[in-house]
Amino acid sequence: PARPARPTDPHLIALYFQYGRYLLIASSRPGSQPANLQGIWNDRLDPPWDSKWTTNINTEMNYWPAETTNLSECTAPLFDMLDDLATTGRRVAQLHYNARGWVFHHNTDLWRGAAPINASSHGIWPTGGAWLCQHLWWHYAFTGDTDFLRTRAYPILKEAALFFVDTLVEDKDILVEDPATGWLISPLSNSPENGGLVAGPTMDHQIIRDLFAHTIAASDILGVDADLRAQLTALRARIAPNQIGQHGQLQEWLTDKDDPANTHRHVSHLWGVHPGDEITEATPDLLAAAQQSLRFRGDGGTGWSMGWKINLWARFKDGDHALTMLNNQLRLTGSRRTEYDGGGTYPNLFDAHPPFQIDGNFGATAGIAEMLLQSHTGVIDLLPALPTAWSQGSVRGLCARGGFVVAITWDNGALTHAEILSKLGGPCTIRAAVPVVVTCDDTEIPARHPQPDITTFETHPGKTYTLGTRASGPHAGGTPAPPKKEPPK
Ligand code: FUC
Repeated sequence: PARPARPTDPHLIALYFQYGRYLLIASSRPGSQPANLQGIWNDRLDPPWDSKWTTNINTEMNYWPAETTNLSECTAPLFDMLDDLATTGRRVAQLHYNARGWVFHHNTDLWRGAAPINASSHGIWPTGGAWLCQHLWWHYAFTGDTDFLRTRAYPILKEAALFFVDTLVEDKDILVEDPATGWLISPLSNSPENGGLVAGPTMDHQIIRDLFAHTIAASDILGVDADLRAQLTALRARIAPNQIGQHGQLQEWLTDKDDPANTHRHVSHLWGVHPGDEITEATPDLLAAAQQSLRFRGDGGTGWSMGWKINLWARFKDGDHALTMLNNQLRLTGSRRTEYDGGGTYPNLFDAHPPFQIDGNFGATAGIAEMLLQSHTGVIDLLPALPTAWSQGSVRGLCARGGFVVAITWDNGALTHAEILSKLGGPCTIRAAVPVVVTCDDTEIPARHPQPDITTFETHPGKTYTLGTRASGPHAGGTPAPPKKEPPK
């Protein structure tokens, strides 16, 4: 059970945020290995979980802050590893599944093994590679780098998708106890480390839909593989959908068997909320069900589990609950034993699973960014999950999809000023709780307001756009205040 944590000094949170960025800069440089379970700070010959790359949450979480906190180049080692895994994984796809494409399972090391591993309760899980592919798409979405999309990302996305074209099956071909629905399911897998070997865990379907969506979008942008695009579009629509169960929860499995008392550290079925983006305010029933599931799971867990929950509560736009999770994660611990509850932080600010595992640092850093800025729905959401306790503050240098770099200042819990640098010159759509006026080079520019909280305007590459509130903007005769330079308070 979660121990209540004291509200944490906002300066500690600002420090913890920058520390997370420092850890990624230090442990994931172009040409190095990607950040593993302990980053480069493993001090043991026999480290916990072999200091590997575990991919049913950990490696991906390490890279959650990369794009959003302006460390895009730190992704290079991850993509180099993906090149390797697509090579070994192609052989695994052929030998183990008689399938095209490539597949990668639960963990790997310097030798880039991609086969099922360890035990059936977690090692037979074919979506590790597909999950990593999300990062290839994010890199494109944040940078707009079409060369990267063509030469690095698309070949890997396409081959990852082909594996699932060949291995998804209709439920009636595999399930005995369920009425056949005709849905396509992932036939042999698990909902990471919870519930054992099953057919059709919800998380697999969310990840595969995400992979197919990005492969479809990439092929469209690049103008290639129209037939495959049509095939993926048709298959994607037949994949088992998210389902709401008897407790109002988002079902973790095809059958409605979730236990509301289960506080397992993995929250895999909530992948579609974060890091995925298929469950949003546009799907309010699913969003509410996902929230119910997260309430059942509780506010405790390992370091990384709490790190994930910060991001999830931020996506639920509940800043106060996100801060509760952040405070829980910042609980001081001295435990170095392997424990699956009671996670926290060591005195040097390293994350405690326990034992030391660096993913929680990165998950929390990403979560803080997610509380202040989100862009996964095509809208740049300013201060989407600001906790009451952070009534005043500022942040700069956060990144949004579409090549935007954002600075925000707020007071009394509300936006007062923002600056948006447009690197690519695409249209910009922002959501802010208060109406804004947009200026560029000291001149107000035309903006549309399709909804009261939405503002859309055109941009030019390299230009910075200033967003002031009506009270502080040019119409009020006031000059918008420049953003302060401190990290979030
Ligand atoms: C996953 C998690 C464990 C641990 C390990 C390294 O298997 O379920 O909690 O973080 O990776």
